[in-house]
Amino acid sequence: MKQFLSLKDVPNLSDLIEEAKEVKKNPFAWKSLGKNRSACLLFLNPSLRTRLSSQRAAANLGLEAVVLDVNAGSWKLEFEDGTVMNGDTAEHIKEAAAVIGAYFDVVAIRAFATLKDREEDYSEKVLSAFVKYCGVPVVNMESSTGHPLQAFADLITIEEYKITERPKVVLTWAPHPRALPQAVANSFVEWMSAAEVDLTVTHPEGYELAPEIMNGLKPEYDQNKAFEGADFIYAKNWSNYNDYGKVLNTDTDWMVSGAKMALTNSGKFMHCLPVRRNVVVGDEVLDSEQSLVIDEAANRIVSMQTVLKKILETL
Ligand code: AN0
Ligand code: CP
Repeated sequence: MKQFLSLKDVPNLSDLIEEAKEVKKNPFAWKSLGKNRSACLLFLNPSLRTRLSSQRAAANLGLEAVVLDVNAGSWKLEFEDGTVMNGDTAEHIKEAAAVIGAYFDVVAIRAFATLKDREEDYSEKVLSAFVKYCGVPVVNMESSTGHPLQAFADLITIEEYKITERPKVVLTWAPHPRALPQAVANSFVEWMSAAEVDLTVTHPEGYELAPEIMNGLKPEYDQNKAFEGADFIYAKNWSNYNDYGKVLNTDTDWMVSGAKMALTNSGKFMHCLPVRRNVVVGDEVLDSEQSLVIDEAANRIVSMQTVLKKILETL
């Protein structure tokens, strides 16, 4: 694997899942693969899981990982070409990315959507600039349109807990006070559409995801109907794609409650975390046996380790 920006970089999804299972069974079997190699983990936004699981994954492969919080400890970056840099940006991405590429064998980046300019976000301006100028393999740790390491960990978790060959998986929109990106939902839809599951997406009218993400899949606007017979409920808020970045609906009825979960086929509850209790999901669900949120977070080590392993094998 030359890079991991999205599902498009995965040549064969079932092979990748098998490889993840091997990695999970035997995490230290490739301890020498990262010898004398190093990865830079660049964060333009906060993180708990991605930051820590990536460092654990690198350690398991004997790969040195260095974390840089771009906004806290580095220069403010300029991404526009031809700018007269007499404002608050101190360094251009052309130099910054090239320097990082000169120091490291792999660069992993977190850069959320701005939620201000849809075209700019969906062009993956920041991620693409790093790919263009750093000259080494890039890993997406949540970009403006996708969070593939999360979707990969979620798929591993579903594989572990499914009790039928082709489980019914439901992605449900849930309320949130702040405007959040579509990245997690986008990747979840992409990965589940390629996996051996039956995917249903439910959200309030007007919250349609990008047509290229849904790829012909029609949303079910009735959340209760969507939950019927579900094996997995995956909750996530996203802000509006059409009226870009806006929070148009705060209907608390969309929260995943115990009563909603009772409509499912003894379904499991999933969320990428961090989650706002009693806004996105009720305590009674999150604290129940049905919740897989810690399993998902634990599998973030597995997804990152599998991706880093595939990349190191090509170096
Ligand atoms: C982020 C998001 O929704 O994209 C990160 C999730 C992994 N969530 C928040 O900002 C709460
Ligand atoms: N799920 C996830 O990516 O969490 P963090 O934002 O804490 O990394």
